[in-house]
Amino acid sequence: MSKKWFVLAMVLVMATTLLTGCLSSEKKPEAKPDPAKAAATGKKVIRISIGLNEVHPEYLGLKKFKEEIDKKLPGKYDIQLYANAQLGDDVKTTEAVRMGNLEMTGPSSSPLTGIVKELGVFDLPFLFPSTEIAYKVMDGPAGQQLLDKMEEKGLKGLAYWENGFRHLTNSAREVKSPEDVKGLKIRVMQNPIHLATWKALGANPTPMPFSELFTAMQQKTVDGQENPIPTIYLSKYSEVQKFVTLTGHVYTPHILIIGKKLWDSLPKEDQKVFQQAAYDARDHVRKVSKEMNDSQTAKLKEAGMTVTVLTPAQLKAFQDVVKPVYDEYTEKIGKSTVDSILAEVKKVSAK
Ligand code: KDG
Repeated sequence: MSKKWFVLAMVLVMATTLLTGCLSSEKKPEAKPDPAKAAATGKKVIRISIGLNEVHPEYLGLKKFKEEIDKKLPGKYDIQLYANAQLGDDVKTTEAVRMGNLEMTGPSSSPLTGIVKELGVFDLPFLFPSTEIAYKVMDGPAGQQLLDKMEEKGLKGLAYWENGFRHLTNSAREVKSPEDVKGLKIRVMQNPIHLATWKALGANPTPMPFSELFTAMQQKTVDGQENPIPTIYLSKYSEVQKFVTLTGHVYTPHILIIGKKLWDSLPKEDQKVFQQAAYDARDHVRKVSKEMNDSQTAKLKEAGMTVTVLTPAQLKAFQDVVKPVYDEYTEKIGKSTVDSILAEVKKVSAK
């Protein structure tokens, strides 16, 4: 073979090798999962998404929940925790759980009233006089009935965790009376009763997902917001808010939710472990949340905020102004639900 033909042949061989090599890399089938490896890790992935950050009591509760599942059902579930609304805000993640595109979430009850209107009872202002009474009512038969109503909507509510009593913050002025609220642009959760309550107080309320709130306050799109102390402190609202008034106008629960279809697919024994883990983590969240409430109010002062404690007469002025919200929303929530919760509050308060 002459030298010229030899070189040509070599070029052809190299070109063919390169070409088939490229093709083969382009056409190489996806590496099939190694059956042995898949079996080894064959855990069921359970993703849980919340809107708050990793130092908030709710996330600490998720860690406790995960710990208990890992301990009692070793190797069965890969519980993955997502904070800061990484997988969406309360409304989005709840819809995703309903559709089976996400396994679990822990929203406030308030944005869920579009799915289960009766949950709106928790948004009635000044419903619960204390956390102890809130716990007894939520953890009792009347609270359980509300969780049961979620099931026909594709959601299994496992337990009420503590978000807490909500307080007003703002960047404009100290608030001691409804008069001081007039005209303030206040972010509220996506819930008609919260909207009505702040309208009754003379504010200019704006519904907004939680993950957009800090930026809105930073850019002064809103003057203020209302959330429990741990959220105010741990989300560093003192950086963008000057005043906090301890209104305690609503006690909001978070609800730990799992998709109903997924729940029904779990073995009964596993359901028992999940349910107990939800209760144990609930109790942990409540304990941590109380400790934080007690310690962090002072820390907000140290951070430069003006903390206003209302006198009984000042608090009554707020309570009187928002009373019509009960009349406006009792029928919309469901009179039987409102009556049964109010009866429970009266009963446990009397003990
Ligand atoms: O994870 C829950 C939060 O997203 C939210 O519910 C917190 O109370 C809250 C709010 O104001 O949106």
